[in-house]
Amino acid sequence: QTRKKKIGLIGGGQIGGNLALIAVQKNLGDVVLFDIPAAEGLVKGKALDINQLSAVDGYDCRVTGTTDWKDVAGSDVIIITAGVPRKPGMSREDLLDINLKIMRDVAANIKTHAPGAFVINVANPLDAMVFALQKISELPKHMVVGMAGVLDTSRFKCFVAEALGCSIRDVEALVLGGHGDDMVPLVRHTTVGGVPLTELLAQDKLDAIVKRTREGGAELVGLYKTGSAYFAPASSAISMAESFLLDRKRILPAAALLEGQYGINGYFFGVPVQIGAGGVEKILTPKLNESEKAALEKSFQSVKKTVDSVKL
Ligand code: A3D
Repeated sequence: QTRKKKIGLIGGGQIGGNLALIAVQKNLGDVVLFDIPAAEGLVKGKALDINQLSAVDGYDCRVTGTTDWKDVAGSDVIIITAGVPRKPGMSREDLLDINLKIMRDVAANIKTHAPGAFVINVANPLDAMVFALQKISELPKHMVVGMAGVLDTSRFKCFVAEALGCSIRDVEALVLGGHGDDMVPLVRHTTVGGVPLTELLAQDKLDAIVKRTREGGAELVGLYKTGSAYFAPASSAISMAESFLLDRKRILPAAALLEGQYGINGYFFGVPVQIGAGGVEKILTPKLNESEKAALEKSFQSVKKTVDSVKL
């Protein structure tokens, strides 16, 4: 006897609302959309709106909008988007103080109400927030991850497909490292329909794509002006939740707790992981050349600086 899965979404803002919609459209499970009392109307409204859309398209999962943590209890998966997004001119690190305060509250409530959940954090600064989440919630390390790599990789794939005029489905790529301006798109490992990307695009084009990927978040903030990206971040987090719920065992880049891999110990950092019913089931360590190692080390030093400033 299988029961419907339960998906707890903490934060019902731009990403939260899209997470709820995509989860229902993919029939992943019933959704609880949680936010603070000041946003009660927002989450109740989004829930009602999506439930009415389900009549049109025939979806079987339901959304509940709530401000009560008790409704989140028993969630199989939790996705956290509670937090403030960037405005033009801000770095992700500028969000640390305000979002850490929110994360303290959220992580403590997850510990109390849903300690068995697989928890995906999306709030920024990503690598520091997922670190705080795991320390405060004390959830097992394999049940806590940060979403950033899937989104950064999707941006890279998008720009590659645009440059080549080819289907985005045929671009296989991987972006490693922290969710910041020195993230590491692995150009040398990228293939298009099995053909190495380095054989298809000249170096200056590749460099431009890497730069645009690294600044991909800021490009969206500059366009939206009032906040940051939300459609692609929502889809990216859902792909991770889906791999857990359906035991897909997909290999996805995500911020996972490293314990010696890549020479890093005790920090969450973006690396390829296998996500299945057991949560983070494996951490993969592809062979890197010297310049890739140096780029990854630079990205790690940025993450470390922010994480080390976190007072729990
Ligand atoms: P937004 O639309 O402002 O939604 C955030 C929601 O969080 C609001 O509805 C708030 O009321 C709610 N909230 C605040 N405090 C709490 C709390 N204690 N408990 C529950 N809910 C609370 O933002 P958004 O959805 O656009 O972005 C959310 C976060 O994701 C931000 O921190 C962004 O920086 C981050 N983000 C990360 C990525 C990554 O790739 C990692 C991409 C895009 C955005």
